[in-house]
Amino acid sequence: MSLQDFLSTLDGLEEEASSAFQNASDTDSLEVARVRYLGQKSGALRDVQKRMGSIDKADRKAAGMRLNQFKSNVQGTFETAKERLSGVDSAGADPTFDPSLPGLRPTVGHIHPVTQTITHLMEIMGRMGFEAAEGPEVEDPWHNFVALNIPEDHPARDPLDNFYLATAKSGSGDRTLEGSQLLRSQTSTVQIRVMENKQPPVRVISLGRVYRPDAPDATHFPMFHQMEGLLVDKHVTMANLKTVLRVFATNYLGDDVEIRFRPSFFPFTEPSVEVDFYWNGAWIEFGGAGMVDPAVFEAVGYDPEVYSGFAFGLGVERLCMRRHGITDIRDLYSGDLRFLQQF
Ligand code: FA5
Repeated sequence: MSLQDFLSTLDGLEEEASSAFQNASDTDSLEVARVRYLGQKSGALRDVQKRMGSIDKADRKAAGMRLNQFKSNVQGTFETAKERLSGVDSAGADPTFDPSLPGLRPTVGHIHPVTQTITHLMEIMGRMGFEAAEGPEVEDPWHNFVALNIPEDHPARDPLDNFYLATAKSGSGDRTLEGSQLLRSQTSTVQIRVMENKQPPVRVISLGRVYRPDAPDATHFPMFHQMEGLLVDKHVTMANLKTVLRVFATNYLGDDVEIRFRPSFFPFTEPSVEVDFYWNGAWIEFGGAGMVDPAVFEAVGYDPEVYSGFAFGLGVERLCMRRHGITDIRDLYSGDLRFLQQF
């Protein structure tokens, strides 16, 4: 056999074997093709190898080289087909994986509307020079009541109106641990913590969770957030309080917001007011405010003859609801994605 014939036989065979392997639709037909082309006993490769003997000695080297190349090419095509049909492709995916299908878009979460509100409120108050302050959610009676001028026998300390912790009792005489600890019922606790640690002037806001055993309804939830504001300096007046709250309200809700103060009572402010905003044809209470009571200044060691100040505490959920037209506070904590994804 001439070298030329040998080479062209191999070319044809390589093409034939490769396409047989590539077109095999399952492992059985691939095995049939393997036996036909690469089989040791009767395969086409074996026949070709036998013919090597009839080639001129001088051409045998070239024929041998081509034969080796043929073997490795055809073996390679076979291995690829085998991997494909066993479902293990080069990406290691299972046979049900179709890399040509369009991918699934990852779901991007939303920042909770209350968290968005907190960020917004901090930004507005920050522009008015208020710094953020924090306090613990598990409080002692000193910070939640006593220093805020709420004495032992005050109804606000009733166990039915507070979440007292069953485990925390102390007879140590340490005023911060008198009686039971509780989940704070108002962020006014932070006023005390700030004033205990800093001399005037003070200008802080504190945004955080508070807890009350209130029955849930459209405007009440047992866990909610408050924004506490405190400003202490010389010559602070009620006019400053009104201005700050008005500027805040117009920034947060828009120029057309209507705001109203109603006379009220809080043990830690004198005089005290209830702050209402007009919403959906009605006045809704958004918080309380007033001039810091001298008894509070005395509890933290400020001289009430020198300093005066105002404080306010607004319900964050109600602010959030007012801005977004949410009519039921329970929607905010339902965990319903259809609701949350709107924000
Ligand atoms: C207070 O908590 C006072 N600490 C506010 C204050 C601070 C007055 C500083 C003076 C000086 P009040 O209990 O009214 O006040 O609550 C304030 C606001 O929290 C309410 O107006 C309301 O917007 C919101 N709030 C009260 N209870 C709930 C509740 N269960 N669910 C949702 N929001 C509530």
